[in-house]
Amino acid sequence: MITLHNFNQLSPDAALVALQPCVAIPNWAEEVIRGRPYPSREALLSTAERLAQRWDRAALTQALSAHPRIGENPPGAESALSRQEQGAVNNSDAQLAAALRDGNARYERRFGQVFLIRAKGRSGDDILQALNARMKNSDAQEVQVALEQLREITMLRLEGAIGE
Ligand code: 2AL
Repeated sequence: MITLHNFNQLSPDAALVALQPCVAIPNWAEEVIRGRPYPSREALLSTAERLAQRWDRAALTQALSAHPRIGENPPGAESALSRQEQGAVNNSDAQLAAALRDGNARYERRFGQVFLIRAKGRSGDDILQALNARMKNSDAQEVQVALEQLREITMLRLEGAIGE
């Protein structure tokens, strides 16, 4: 975690490194950085959120490259945040783990991309229920739902990356 003051002072390259774990959409990070200096953390968060409202399907596809499947729990430093967020499904019981694997596969066949959900604060059962409900969405609806989840994940990560 770095302070807002610190974030305001970083070189553009170093600021990009600071934002990199939040979401794999470099254009968003560059725009957030261009908005510096921010007078308050609230100002930073509200600009970041407003810029995230512009994301479209292409941005979603770009971001998904950095989000492991729910329940996959991959090793490696770049997945550390995902592992924390998915705490409720790490080491989940075998039945839930199998249901999530099956759900992920059905979702990917239906929508052609990884099922994305803000996992922090959700149990494995909540996640499975949400997946099944979202299977009924149209393609266009589902892009919007997934983008909202991506915004939530990104904002939680940004709140964790930059403090007062
Ligand atoms: C994730 C992830 O990495 N963090 C989170 O909240 N959800 N992945 C996913 N496929 O939904």
